[in-house]
Amino acid sequence: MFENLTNKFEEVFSSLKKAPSLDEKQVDEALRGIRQALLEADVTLDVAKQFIENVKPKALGQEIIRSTSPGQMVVKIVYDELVKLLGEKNEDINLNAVPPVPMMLVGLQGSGKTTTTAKLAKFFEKNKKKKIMMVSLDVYRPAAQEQLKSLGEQNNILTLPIIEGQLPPDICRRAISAANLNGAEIILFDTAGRTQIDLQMMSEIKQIESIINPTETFLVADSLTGQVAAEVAKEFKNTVNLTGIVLTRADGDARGGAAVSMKYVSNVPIKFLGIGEKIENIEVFHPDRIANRILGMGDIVSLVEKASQDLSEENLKKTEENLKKGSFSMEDYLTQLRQMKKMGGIEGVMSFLPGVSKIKSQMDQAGVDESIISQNEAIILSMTKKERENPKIIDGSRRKRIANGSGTDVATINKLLKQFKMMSEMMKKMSKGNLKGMTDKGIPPELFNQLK
Ligand SMILES: Nc1nc2c(ncn2[C@@H]2O[C@H](COP(=O)(O)OP(=O)(O)OP(=O)(O)O)[C@@H](O)[C@H]2O)c(=O)[nH]1
Ligand SMILES: [Mg+2]
Repeated sequence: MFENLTNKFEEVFSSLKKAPSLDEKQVDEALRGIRQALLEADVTLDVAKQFIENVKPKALGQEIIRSTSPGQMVVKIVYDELVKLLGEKNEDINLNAVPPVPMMLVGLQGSGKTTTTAKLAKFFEKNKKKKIMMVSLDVYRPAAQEQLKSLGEQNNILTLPIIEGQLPPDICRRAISAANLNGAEIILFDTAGRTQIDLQMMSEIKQIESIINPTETFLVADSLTGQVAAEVAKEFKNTVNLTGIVLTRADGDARGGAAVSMKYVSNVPIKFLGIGEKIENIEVFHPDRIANRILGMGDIVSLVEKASQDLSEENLKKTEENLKKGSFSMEDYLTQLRQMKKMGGIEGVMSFLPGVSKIKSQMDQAGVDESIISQNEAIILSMTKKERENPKIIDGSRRKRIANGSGTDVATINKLLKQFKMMSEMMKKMSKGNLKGMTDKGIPPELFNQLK
């Protein structure tokens, strides 16, 4: 996600950070680099200009130039401005209405409205603990209503039964009374795709809005369309009261122009990111975390949240305690491997970590094999409890037994044990807050060779 932009920023920052002192010329050069990076990301010209204008006076402040690490301070200024541009903080959804709380999704054709309706339903069910009903108002595209119905069936979400030939205003009214009967607390209205030039379709959403009176009207916009997405938001806002953006296909967007321009151009906050086709591929948009990701500082908080969603609380707590104590057992390692698997393998985890591009290119070059995770899991499962707690006791004959049990050979066991030893040493360092060395340089070569 947004890797081109990240790479550009990393380039600019690495020369900034290296400079022992800064003069106006160097700052100017860095700002030119940043401007270029933004424009290449398909950010609007206005946004790029304003961004530089905000950063410049701060970066040129005498206290910065004269400080001991001027480069780092400029990086911090850029980070702060980027957070501001992205919208400062996440704006929570508005549930402030008598249930069933109505919300609707609007947007251009194919932007991802129907998929997002189901994603949001699951998300609200899980995180807001609400019962949801989904309703399709797309009576124009053949099979559009069935698409939502089948998403509901697959994912165990209530949908309003379809009545052929009924028009959107009547469907809205029927939905509200059905939700009341079923005890649904939120109704999500999926609408038909429309273009702003289709005036009849645009006035239809206005009509729907006045019937259901939604607390949230989400514009679903395709991240890949860059600054056009921001213009679309501005246009839709002229018709309905948009309260938030869901930016879809962020998973495939290397540039990030839509994410960066959206708030500034339309003055509507991004509330969610669509990051894949599956129902769980949605995440809350946190400006500070995204700025971290874009500037190549990684997004440890999201990573940790994602991990804790997937694993049992108990295991995680134990692992965390062990980490703090600096004692990292095979059992913890197993927990971590399983966690990694759930999070989309090594690649999935790496995409959240700082210094991503560096590590990724290391991995691409080396051709890291994801099946190694399953193999290591099998090996650890072939160990006895005692061995897992204290791998030091695993001598030659034990290694042979474990190799047989896991269908591998002694050399592979040796490799895993060595890898484990390095891991636990690294964990000890990390537990002392010593992550920095790793983030700057990528994975240490000794460990990296072991991971191959
Ligand atoms: N990679 C990726 N694909 C997505 C995302 N969101 C939606 N899609 C895909 O985009 C395609 C269109 O999604 P729909 O939800 O049908 O779009 P829509 O806006 O309802 O389309 P219309 O109703 O025809 O206007 C589907 O193949 C989705 O799987 C996302 O965040 N990432
Ligand atoms: Mg649709």
